[in-house]
Amino acid sequence: MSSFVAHDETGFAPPAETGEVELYHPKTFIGKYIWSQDAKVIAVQYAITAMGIGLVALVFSWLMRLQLGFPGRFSFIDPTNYLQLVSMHGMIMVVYLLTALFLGGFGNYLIPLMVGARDMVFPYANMLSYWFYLAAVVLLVIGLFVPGGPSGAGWTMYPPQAIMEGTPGARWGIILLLISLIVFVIGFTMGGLNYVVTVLQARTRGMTLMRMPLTVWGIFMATILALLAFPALFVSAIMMLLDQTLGTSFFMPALVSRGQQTNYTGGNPLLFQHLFWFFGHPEVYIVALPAFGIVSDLISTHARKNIFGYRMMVWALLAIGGLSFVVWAHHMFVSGMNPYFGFFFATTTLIIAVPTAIKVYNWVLTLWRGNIRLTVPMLFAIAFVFTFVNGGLTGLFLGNVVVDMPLSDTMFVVAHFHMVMGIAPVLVVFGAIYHWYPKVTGRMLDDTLGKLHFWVTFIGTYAIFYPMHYLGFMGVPRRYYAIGGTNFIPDSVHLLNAWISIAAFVVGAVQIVFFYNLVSSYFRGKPSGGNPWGATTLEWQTEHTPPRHGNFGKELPAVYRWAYDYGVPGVAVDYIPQNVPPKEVPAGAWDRAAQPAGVVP
Ligand code: HEM
Ligand SMILES: [Cu+2]
Repeated sequence: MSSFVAHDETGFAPPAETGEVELYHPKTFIGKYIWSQDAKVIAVQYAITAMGIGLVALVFSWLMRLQLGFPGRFSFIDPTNYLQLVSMHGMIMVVYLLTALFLGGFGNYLIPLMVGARDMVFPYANMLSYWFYLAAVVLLVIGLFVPGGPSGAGWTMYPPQAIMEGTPGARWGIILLLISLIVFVIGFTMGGLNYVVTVLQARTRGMTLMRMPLTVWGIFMATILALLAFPALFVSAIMMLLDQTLGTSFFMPALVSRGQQTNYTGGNPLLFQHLFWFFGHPEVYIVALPAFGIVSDLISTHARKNIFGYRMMVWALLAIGGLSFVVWAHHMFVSGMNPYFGFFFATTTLIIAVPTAIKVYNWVLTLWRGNIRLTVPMLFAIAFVFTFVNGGLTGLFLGNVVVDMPLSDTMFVVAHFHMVMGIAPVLVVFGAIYHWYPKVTGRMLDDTLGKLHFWVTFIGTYAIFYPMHYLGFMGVPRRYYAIGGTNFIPDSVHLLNAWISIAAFVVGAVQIVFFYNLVSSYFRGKPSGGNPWGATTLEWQTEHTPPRHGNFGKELPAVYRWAYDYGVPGVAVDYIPQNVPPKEVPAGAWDRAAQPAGVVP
């Protein structure tokens, strides 16, 4: 493993963590909280912005559910703005909420603290990253109000439809959305380079890669995926923008529109689908891998047990990350592809089940005979495992070409991806917020409100998305404003649609409890102390809570062990933090780090 050892005693001097290099020190309020270069502040900026725009997407889902549950009752929703709601809801949830929150939010807060660095290695670029992200969000919001409204072409934005007259928002809507995405990618790249380089270069003494908490591994791998996948979105956004504004024909074939021959010739719409899904599939894992990492740490901490199969977990993350680049065309089985091509993509897709199953087994085995504490973060973590498995199982259906064909573009797909990449990661976001809020604010979130939030969200999302599978089997198509007047749709479908909508309102409403908890606990929450969960990782060992500028005190912590020394026999507090040297471990305790090589994880 020596090749994994990042630094020896002499050979490292990454700028963000040495005493000699003057850190950027904010002197004014603006320098501290607005144009901040402190990753922790940037993290909070990212998180607040992402949750704010996420709330908009949630409201959009309510409006859609109003129409689907009670068709025709709410006349302000018409077929045009239904499509616009679908598109904006999907795009915001996937990119502007989840990607930004996991990487910009959790990544910024946790990476430097967990690897024992003073900050990200390029703080200035990190600051710019947030402001580009904010600009992207602002552009997106402006796009809601331009003439013609936002794009209604789905979050997938397939051309020719997306930019052809007749589609909602085919001019200014799509233009603003594309520019917003381009700005998002630029902003993300500046942040992403920080996350990767900080993990590779700024780990403290003793923090070998194979001692990093899985949270860091998950975010690190997701960032690498994003750095490789977003360029595909970036170039296709630029090309589509040119097609729309200058009349180039990257994606636009010769077309007749409304009886008129258009000026487009020779472009290839399928090229867009390939580029989009070359980004779009890894995007699922950009959201899932941080969730995998975080959940591993939540489970281990709150079950007071070392994570089962740490190395396997790391290699599974790497395998899933790698494989996620060779499965993209499973989104295109109905595009008329060559059957051999479909066979290839079905096979690679199903192979992902192997490393994924390994992770699930390891979570379950970590829980097995653990000293499980059903704290709110733990409840969310367990709920994630359930929900992810559920969504994963329907993925096996959709990954097979012949099964996918009839299910494609039905509500079954909507149910599948909400389970696997909508609800599952959101459950982790909640768990993570309950877990790290005390470090960010110095106060605990209210436990009773937290449990209420958990149970209503968990049961409620099943009430929403479970019946949706059935709608899909019945042939209810996705992105349809109304399904009335079709005789193959049984009455049960309408009943279920009303039920789903009511559940969606309840789940949405309970999020208000969550936001109330976030705000009120900030002022009135129980003081948490530095390490309320008894966790081993470095962010819980800081001198101050919340950690100050520079994260740690005068000296950076040195690391002697992995992150999972929980339930240690013979220590009073049942865990040993990563920065405790073997000689300080109480006599009589069994210390993994003091065992001969081979026993040491
Ligand atoms: C309780 C919460 C949610 C509800 C009630 C909800 C509801 C809906 C509805 C009704 C649709 C449109 C279905 C159609 O007509 O095709 C939809 C689409 C979608 N949702 Fe959600 N959603 C929720 C949360 C999420 C989350 C957290 C994500 C994050 C990944 C997400 C991602 C998407 C995507 C990507 C689409 C597809 C958009 C498209 O077809 O272009 N949703 N959602
Ligand atoms: Cu995919």
